[in-house]
Amino acid sequence: MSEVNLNTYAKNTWCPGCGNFAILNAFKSAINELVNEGTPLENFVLVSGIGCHAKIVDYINMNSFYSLHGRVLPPAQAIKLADPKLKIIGFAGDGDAYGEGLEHLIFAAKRNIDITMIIHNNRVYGLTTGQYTPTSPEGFRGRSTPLGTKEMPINPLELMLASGATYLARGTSHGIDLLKRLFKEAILHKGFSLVDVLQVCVTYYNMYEYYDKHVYGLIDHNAGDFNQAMNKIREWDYNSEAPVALGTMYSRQADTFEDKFSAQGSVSTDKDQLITDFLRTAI
Ligand SMILES: Cc1ncc(C[n+]2csc(CCOP(=O)(O)OP(=O)(O)O)c2C)c(N)n1
Ligand code: SF4
Ligand SMILES: [Mg+2]
Repeated sequence: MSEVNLNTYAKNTWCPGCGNFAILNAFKSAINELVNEGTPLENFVLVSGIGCHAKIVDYINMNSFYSLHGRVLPPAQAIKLADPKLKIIGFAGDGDAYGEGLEHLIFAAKRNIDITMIIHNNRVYGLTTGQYTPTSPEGFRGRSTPLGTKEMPINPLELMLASGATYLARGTSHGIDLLKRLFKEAILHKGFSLVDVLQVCVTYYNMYEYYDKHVYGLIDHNAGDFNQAMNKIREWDYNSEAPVALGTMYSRQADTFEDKFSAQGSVSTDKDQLITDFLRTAI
């Protein structure tokens, strides 16, 4: 296998020990394999939000677009529709994707648009120094909640499954081999895919010990079965001491959003018309 050099000159400013390093390394390794297996490097486009996670696009030498907080999916979907042969990968934080950008996530899953989302779910606002997010557990003590949150977290995979996502997986920043496999699977999946990475923020919410104690890899799980996937996803609610399953939770084939435009004859023949059609359905 020939090594594709994806390094950049940007100085890495993540805290030493941050789980983002595992995501970065696993992702570069997955891209290296995909390129060696025949996908041209220039066919990938990365889109990021705003947060510690988002800096990842500075550290990978690939086509990329640095968007706004909570707004990874609008440009990602526009790029996909403008050129459906491109493989779009969005990087977002839990605050970014499950908070301010949540409605975009639900609608992208509902449309089954062929985009991969990698969520750096550290369950805290890292960049803005430790406020709670939609996946922080009840009682989480952070900068904005010194007495502990009074809200239950959401289970993002449950929400995504209910919204129509066709590929869902969970990994952690302590398992690079699994992450690489899940990233490759998600990118190769045709349709909306999301990998929820339990990425540890060593500075504001260090969960390494907790995850090491609670995680296990899925075996004998039928990822094609909606009910089995829902039960497995609900086993841990991001709040309890229940076991935390890792691996491919759900995967099924279905027509994508862009396939449906193609069937009506608009995809890639008239890009302006395509974007107008998309905006009509999206607004
Ligand atoms: C539209 C908008 N809203 C809010 C902010 C402030 N802001 C920047 S990063 C951030 C939180 C980042 O948390 P998360 O998405 O979980 O990423 P992390 O830093 O944990 O990787 C917030 C609230 C912003 N820059 N823009
Ligand atoms: S604040 Fe947390 S998420 Fe951000 S770089 Fe440091 S350890 Fe990583
Ligand atoms: Mg976060």
